[in-house]
Amino acid sequence: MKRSLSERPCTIAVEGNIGSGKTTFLKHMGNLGNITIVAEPLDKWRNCQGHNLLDLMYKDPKRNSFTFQSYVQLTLLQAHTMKTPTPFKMLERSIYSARYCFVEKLRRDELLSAPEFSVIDEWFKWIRKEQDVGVDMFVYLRTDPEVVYDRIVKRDRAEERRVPFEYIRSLHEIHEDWLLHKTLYECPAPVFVVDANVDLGMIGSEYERFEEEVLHKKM
Ligand code: DCP
Repeated sequence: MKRSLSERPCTIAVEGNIGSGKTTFLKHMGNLGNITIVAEPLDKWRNCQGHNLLDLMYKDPKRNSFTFQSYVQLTLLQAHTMKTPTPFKMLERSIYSARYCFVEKLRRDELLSAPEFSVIDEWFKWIRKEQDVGVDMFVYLRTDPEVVYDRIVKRDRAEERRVPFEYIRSLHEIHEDWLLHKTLYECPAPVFVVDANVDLGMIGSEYERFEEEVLHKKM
């Protein structure tokens, strides 16, 4: 049954390209108290009943993108609806970036067939209508694609070794169109933009700006 809106904590979804620093941002905010951090379900994506769906997707995107994105949508729905003891909840990504950025990119590249896309899209529409997946604000960790590509290469996550620069550049453009230019689909909440190009160890002042301009006003 759909939960009433009043049950939902103030929900902030942290978005940005792969390697933009979402995990670091959330770790920092988690130390402030009063906020429940819901990290991206990457562990689940790497181990769905023993299957590493992330790896399968990168190895053979045409064969496995539908499987992976279907599971991503389920696990992000679980994150959106997870009950929290605090008045604030911060999500790493959301069903919105999954649908509007990643599924969109796969659709454009024809790595999802038209019927596969339709099934994911129908699920997405049903979730939006029947579940309480509202977001009150997006934080957009904005980066240059060159910067995140460099970070991805350096962190050397096994599954991501095949990711070409072109994919990162294109995902960047899609995030820009969705969250900044507002020309792609709909953006269902206000967007707070953080300059996430600076070295992740030195990003304190950008974090403080978010704390002062958003959190202190809402708390
Ligand atoms: N991914 C995907 N489709 C989605 C969500 C994520 O293909 N709907 C992939 C992209 C990455 C991996 O999952 O290979 C994790 O991506 P994220 O950008 O969500 O997480 P990061 O760990 O890269 O975030 P950050 O480095 O910003 O902390």
